[in-house]
Amino acid sequence: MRPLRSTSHALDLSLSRKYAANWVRCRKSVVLLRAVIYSTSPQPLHGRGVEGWGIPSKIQKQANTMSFFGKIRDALKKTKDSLAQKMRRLFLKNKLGNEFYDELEEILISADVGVNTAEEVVEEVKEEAIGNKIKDEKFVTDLLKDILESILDETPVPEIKYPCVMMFVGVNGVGKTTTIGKIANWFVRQKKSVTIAAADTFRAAAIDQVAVWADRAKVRIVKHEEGSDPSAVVFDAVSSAKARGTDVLLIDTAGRLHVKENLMNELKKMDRVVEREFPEANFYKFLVLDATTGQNAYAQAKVFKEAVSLDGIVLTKLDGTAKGGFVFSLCGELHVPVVFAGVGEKIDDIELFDAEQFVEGFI
Ligand SMILES: Nc1nc2c(ncn2[C@@H]2O[C@H](COP(=O)(O)OP(=O)(O)OP(=O)(O)O)[C@@H](O)[C@H]2O)c(=O)[nH]1
Ligand SMILES: [Mg+2]
Repeated sequence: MRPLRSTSHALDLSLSRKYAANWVRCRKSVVLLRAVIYSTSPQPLHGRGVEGWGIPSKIQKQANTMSFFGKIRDALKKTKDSLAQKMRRLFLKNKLGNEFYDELEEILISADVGVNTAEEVVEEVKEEAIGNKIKDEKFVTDLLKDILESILDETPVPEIKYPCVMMFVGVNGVGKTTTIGKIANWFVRQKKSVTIAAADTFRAAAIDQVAVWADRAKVRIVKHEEGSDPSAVVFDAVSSAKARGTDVLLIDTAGRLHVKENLMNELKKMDRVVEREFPEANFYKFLVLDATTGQNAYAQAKVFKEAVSLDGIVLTKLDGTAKGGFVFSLCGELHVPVVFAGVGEKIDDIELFDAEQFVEGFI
């Protein structure tokens, strides 16, 4: 069984039922206390794996919840509304028994939490609830949130160090190029120098499209002609980034080639060029996934993970889905963290992924 996120939670859960209702308030105090500790600590958030991302401290995050993370919450509204309605119905018609837990599992599966993950999560909720004689609706929901959040916390966002290279991979149309434009802008806002490598040479339109984004974000772009070798673009971009002392090099890649195997080989080749030519850079490979495709995105992640070692995931189009639940199977089963979430088509429509906010928005 997965341990609860902190000993204080485990301790809280062993309290009597009378204490159970208070635990919710108590949990909030623990979060607040942690926030104060984090914000006054001279150290960055060690163990949370968020160094270097320019993430505000926990206390700032709480103060900024409405603006900074509001977009993820808004984006998840469809998922939350549909889940909340089902949960309300479930609590109304069912006492906490086997039937209740079976239905809870179905509800999670309907939000695209994978079957295995849903089964594990519900089993854990059940064990904790029965073991601690918990019958309170709010308490069970909180327990569920806690367990879901712990799944996301288990795969922390990688620490980022400069100079760095970020290569974005994914099938066609998931939002790679758009994401690169948004992320370029995101780094520029943090006063980092950025270069984009237009390594999707499969279509002329792809090169033009990423050039438009580079222009919008006001960053440099290295590009070749349509049909040229993507690895040659990467080679040139790396040389240029090194010569100029660029902080961040973002590599756009093709989402489709005539044969899937070609695509994978091409990605591996670009991967080798970066490793060989820029060993001093921190190299991150991010898979871009379209959240509206739900469990299908999970299947894509499995394929790409075999070709290149993935450091993280960018989840796009979170604004258009009611099936955000597959994030839990991504993290829980593939152990790849979600780093960014795309929540619209505009340049600012990107947020750093935050487990706590995601779960709050989800259920
Ligand atoms: N609503 C919404 N649309 C998005 C988001 N991210 C990308 N899109 C849209 O998705 C479509 C495809 O985006 P691209 O960036 O071209 O996707 P790609 O992965 O580069 O596609 P290929 O180059 O064909 O492989 C565009 O219409 C984008 O505007 C998002 O977070 N939300
Ligand atoms: Mg593209």
